[in-house]
Amino acid sequence: MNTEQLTAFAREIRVTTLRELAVPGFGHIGGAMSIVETLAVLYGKHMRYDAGNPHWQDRDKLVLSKGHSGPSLYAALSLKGFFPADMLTELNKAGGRLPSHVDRTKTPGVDMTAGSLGQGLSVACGIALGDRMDGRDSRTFCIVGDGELNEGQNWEAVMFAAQFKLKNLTLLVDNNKVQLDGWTNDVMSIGNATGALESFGWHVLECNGHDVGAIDAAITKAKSDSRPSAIILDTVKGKGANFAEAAAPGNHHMTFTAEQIELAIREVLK
Ligand SMILES: Cc1ncc(C[n+]2csc(CCOP(=O)(O)OP(=O)(O)O)c2C)c(N)n1
Repeated sequence: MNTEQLTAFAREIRVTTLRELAVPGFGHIGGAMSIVETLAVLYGKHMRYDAGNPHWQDRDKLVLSKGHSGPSLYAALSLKGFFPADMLTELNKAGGRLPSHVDRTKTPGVDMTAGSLGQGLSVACGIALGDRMDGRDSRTFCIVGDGELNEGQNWEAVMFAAQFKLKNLTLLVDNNKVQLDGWTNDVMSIGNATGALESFGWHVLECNGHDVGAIDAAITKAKSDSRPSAIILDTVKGKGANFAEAAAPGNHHMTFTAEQIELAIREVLK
């Protein structure tokens, strides 16, 4: 996909996510909206996968460590044919295949179960190392939140990835500056995350997380570097859903009306 197509795909993911969330009328809208462009670039251009064979071993893998942001991942997966669109009505339903926190045993295309924050990067390191040991040229992407970086386990994984020279690993930090109960700087600042990652030997890039061209360029650079790479994405929690953006920092998990969703979709499509 070229930049124009990626922009259109991102819009499609955003609208599909909003329609999906409208069914239960509640959900993790904030962190789902902030990763839409990242998902568009991953599934629209950079990731290698076969939607008809989600367990294909040579695929690239995505660990959505901030597992509460499933709604936009589900939208991207369904738009790419991993499962039919009518399954999106199962979001947040007890016993459904689209749980509130991603689960690899329930949803085709989900590569890791998540929900307890801070664990995904460690798993991503294991996947990346395993692929290399088995001679596969697959790449592993891992999306974490800025609030999630408060979890110390991330920093063990950062050291591990550098030590084992996991150049097939790309960390994507959704730096939307908000976590569950407030602004990250008020709860526990992540300081200079770029400097911290660089000090451990990582290749670090920063870009506007809502600019598909910038994300595409950053991932392209990450792929050609000989170190594990991190991309710090400057994002807005709730991006594109006007009522959710306006509610920051109280937009982690919200209830909303069908009318609010319809108005938001109209804004996205303007
Ligand atoms: C280990 C653990 N501690 C606490 C929580 C509760 N929790 C769920 S989401 C969240 C905030 C996450 O913030 P961030 O990573 O910035 O996510 P985003 O803003 O992108 O949604 C917290 C504290 C959890 N899921 N796991």
